[in-house]
Amino acid sequence: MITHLSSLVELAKSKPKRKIAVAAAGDYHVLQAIAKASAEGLVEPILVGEKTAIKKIAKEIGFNLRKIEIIDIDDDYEASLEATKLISHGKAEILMKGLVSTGLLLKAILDKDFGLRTGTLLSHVALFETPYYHKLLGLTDAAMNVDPGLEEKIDIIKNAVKVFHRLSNLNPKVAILGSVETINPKMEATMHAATISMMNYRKQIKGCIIDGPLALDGAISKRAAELKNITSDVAGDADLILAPDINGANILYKSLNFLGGAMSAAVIMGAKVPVVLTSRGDTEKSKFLSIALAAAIA
Ligand code: COD
Repeated sequence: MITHLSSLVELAKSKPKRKIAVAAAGDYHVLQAIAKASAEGLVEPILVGEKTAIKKIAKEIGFNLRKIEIIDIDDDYEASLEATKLISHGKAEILMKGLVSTGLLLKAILDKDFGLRTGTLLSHVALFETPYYHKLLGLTDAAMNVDPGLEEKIDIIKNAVKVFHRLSNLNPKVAILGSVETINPKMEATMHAATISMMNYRKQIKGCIIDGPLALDGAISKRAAELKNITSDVAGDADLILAPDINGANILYKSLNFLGGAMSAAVIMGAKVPVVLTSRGDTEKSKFLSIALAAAIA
């Protein structure tokens, strides 16, 4: 089981080197992360995008492109489509978003001829390492699904649980967040949490232990759980947090990184291959670790 994000790098190195197709690759920070991941032998990049822009940035950051394949396409959507085609034709095993909107990349991923659909929802999974928690903490979905309903939340959990399984945590503890531990029909998140927990208890959702609703303190602090008299296998020891919606998840994501001294790695799950979709505010290290995560689970 992985306890530190740096272990993702070792894990990725222990696997066959994966090819990563970067859609609209002319992005300074994305190319920085790709250059590092390539230099460390984690991935072999194929850069799809405007060649002049890619070459200009590469020169600035000292990224030697001599052995790197570049497919010269100016249009962002066409570049995204070409990158997904590389994957559907078996020429690459990871997709990475460059300077293109999430919506356009999603459109390419969902393309009916060349896309990477699997029939399940695509969702974002982040892993955090922070000095204030005793293990890695997963969070979903901070970047893709805006206001998931019950069925979508189930898919989002399944996608995130898959990440834990691939990192050898075969029964992760999942906390479904609310702002209270009791079920309140006026708070939909608590109703969803109760239903999903019962579905897990009745083995309709397997491969994890789910409990909720739990407020954040009860999910991650044993002391808070004891003070609140919560009896739960998950409380105080969650591996993964399902947030009620993108707002809550994104605020938690940014609080952990900007106020909580955390480092993170994240991927989109649910497509045929992991998709690296980092946000502009993520550090270069976080982008690099996200590539390592994708390579480790691809
Ligand atoms: N998984 C699979 N298919 C999806 C998903 C998903 N998560 N979301 C939409 N689809 C499919 C729909 O079923 C439909 O077939 C097609 O995609 C278009 O659906 P729309 O019209 O809802 O798609 P868009 O382009 O309007 O919205 C998709 C986004 C991902 C762009 C949208 O959900 C969004 O804006 N998400 C938040 C992105 C964001 O701002 N993140 C901020 C933090 S980085």
